[in-house]
Amino acid sequence: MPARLYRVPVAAPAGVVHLGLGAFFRAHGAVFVAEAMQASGGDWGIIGVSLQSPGTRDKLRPQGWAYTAVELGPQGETPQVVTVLRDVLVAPEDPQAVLDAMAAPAVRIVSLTVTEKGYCHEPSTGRLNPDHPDIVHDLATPLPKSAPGFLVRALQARRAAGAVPFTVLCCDNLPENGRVLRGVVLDLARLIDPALADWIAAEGAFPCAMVDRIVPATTAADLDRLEAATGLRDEAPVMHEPFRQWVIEDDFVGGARPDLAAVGVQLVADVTPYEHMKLRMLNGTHSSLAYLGYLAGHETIAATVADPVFARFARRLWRDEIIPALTPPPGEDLAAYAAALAARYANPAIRHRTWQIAMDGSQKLPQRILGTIAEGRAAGRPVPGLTLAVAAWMRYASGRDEASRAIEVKDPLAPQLAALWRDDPAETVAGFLGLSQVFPAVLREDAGFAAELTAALARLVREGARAAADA
Ligand code: CS2
Repeated sequence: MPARLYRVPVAAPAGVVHLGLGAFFRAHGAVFVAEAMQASGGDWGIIGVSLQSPGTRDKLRPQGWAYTAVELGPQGETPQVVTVLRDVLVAPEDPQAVLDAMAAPAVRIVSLTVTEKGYCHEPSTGRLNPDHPDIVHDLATPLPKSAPGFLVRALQARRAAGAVPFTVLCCDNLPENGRVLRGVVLDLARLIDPALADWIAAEGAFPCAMVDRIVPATTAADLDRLEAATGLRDEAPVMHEPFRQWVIEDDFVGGARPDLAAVGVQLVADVTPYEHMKLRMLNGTHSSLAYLGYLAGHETIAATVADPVFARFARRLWRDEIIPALTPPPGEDLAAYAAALAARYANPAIRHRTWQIAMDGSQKLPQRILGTIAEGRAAGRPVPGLTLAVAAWMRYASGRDEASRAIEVKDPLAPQLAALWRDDPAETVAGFLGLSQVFPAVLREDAGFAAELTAALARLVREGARAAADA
């Protein structure tokens, strides 16, 4: 039996509670916070919260909450043990313990990676969906289930105790993520107690942030390889690419935050240009390649872009359709950013499955692809590649691949999407364009877009994804 990775848990108080303790945060935000504490000190240890299952907690507890973050470079793997976690709570087991942790005065930041669907909002409008089952639950009882519910109830407890609010730091790939989350929290707070909503609006802070690091799901083979390399068994390592970027609007309650600037985090006045660049250039092409690549039989993004047809397709998307709609952030060269993305995608050490990225398309498409399409069409600029990507999403969501094999579609709207598929592409397109929670009104009412999407879908069905992308 190999020795197990083990650290004596650190007893110092936590300064951060993180909701949604998935691999991405453990490979990105947690590493930055750990390094900021090493650089400049401060009690910024993190209490992680799993909103769904106990799996991560159960694996990390015997390790004293330590885990390995493994950098997957083209030249080899570099492990780093991360010891910034102080505890892990499982919300469904004990929601009150989560609220108590969030209400502790030492906690000054609550960060979140709960995925797009975790905000219980309408992706096309960014507003709270009051009919979401978890929100209905959270309005009826003080022990919440949803991330917005935890934020509102914990802020309510802080207000009652006369404490300042915590800064809410959204780390999900939503457009204007801080502002959207602020709106969702205020919508929910107002339904519970309008005075609470006013207090949060006046005293709270919800900085927008752009986060970036490619973190494929950890596999059993990764665990064994790491053990062979280090001689220690870690049941919950995370795997990540060398690149990382975090751009945060410098708006924290009382200015309280770790010294993130010391470790390369960009603290700026306006995140929007960075966020548009990243969501549209990275996530937009990631999703496009995920649907088309999956349909063409490619398991990973690296395999997809190793096919010259798809490498060319991605380059055309950047050059002709995405970059022309963007304002570059200060000091960024978008053509160089695109070239760097192409190299990141091609990294063969990153086995990022097309299936993983294809998940939750109904929540991802608006900010990744549909905004660029709408702006391109308004400016009279053709967007055939992104239109084909939307058609590929529709085909994927039908639940059948090009050989009629079943696809395991993961999406909160999965059954609804599958039911929209028809033999006639025009009818399929008409059905999908009826999804007001996905498509903005300008595209739903754009007959030219419907016609082009229909032609793209017909071509995709007739010729297959690879030939359709090889225009
Ligand atoms: C990916 C992202 O799974 C996905 O949808 O596009 O997780 C992507 O890898 C990250 O945003 C990179 O920063």
